[in-house]
Amino acid sequence: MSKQTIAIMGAMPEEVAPILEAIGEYETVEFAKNRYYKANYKGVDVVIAYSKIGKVFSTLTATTMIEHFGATKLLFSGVAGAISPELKVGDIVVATKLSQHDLDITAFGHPFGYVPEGAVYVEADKELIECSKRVASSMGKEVKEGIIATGDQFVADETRKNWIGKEFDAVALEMEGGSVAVVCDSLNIPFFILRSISDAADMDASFSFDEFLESSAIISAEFIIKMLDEIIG
Ligand code: OS5
Repeated sequence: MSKQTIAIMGAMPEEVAPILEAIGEYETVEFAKNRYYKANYKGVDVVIAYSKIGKVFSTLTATTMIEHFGATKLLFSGVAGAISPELKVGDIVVATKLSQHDLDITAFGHPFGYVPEGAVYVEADKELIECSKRVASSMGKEVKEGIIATGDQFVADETRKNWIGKEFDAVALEMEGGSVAVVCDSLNIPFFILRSISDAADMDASFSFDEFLESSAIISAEFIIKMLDEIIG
């Protein structure tokens, strides 16, 4: 088998800091106005970065990790706003599919989230989802699987959240997964998006986010490190 390089990305420094801490030693490489952290973890090459917030920066980072750093698999670790009332702060969500809730050419008769030659949903890698189930059971953790909706918008509004939930059948929302999914799907790279809940995307969302960003990011990162261990074998 040819050599693998596993990419681990987040959007914010807080999402990636616990990953870097677990990895321990790494080299910092600057590329395209961002920093990428290269390491050898238990004999496997890894590249880690936070993209900065939103679809454009996360597209740039995912593409760079694949095309410049040679990533053969991509794992995303971070936080999300809950749509499903079952999801509470600190709960873990595994994306089965991702969509872009702010993509709108409905004026031409297309559904929300669709552009010609694209698709409303992009599916995450099934083997990585299976791997996450093994990890969850080894940790004795419950993990919710479901659709995650992405948009360039911090949602802090019950009406908007409920619309996204209904229109896309989504259980959680965030600002990067959908674009990372499009990149990985287009370049044929298996990907996995994990999020731990930081807020309920309602009027209190910004306060909840500020309070729980760090703790929820750690919950997500710990799970991703266990996934890395399982993938490496
Ligand atoms: O990356 C963004 C999406 N993340 C998931 C998320 C989310 N997305 C949409 N709606 C919600 N309700 C969500 N809940 C969780 C989180 C992140 C949200 S945007 C947060 C911006 C906070 C911030 N702004 N300035 N700083 C932090 C400080 C700063 C200053 C300079 C450089 C870097 C940070």
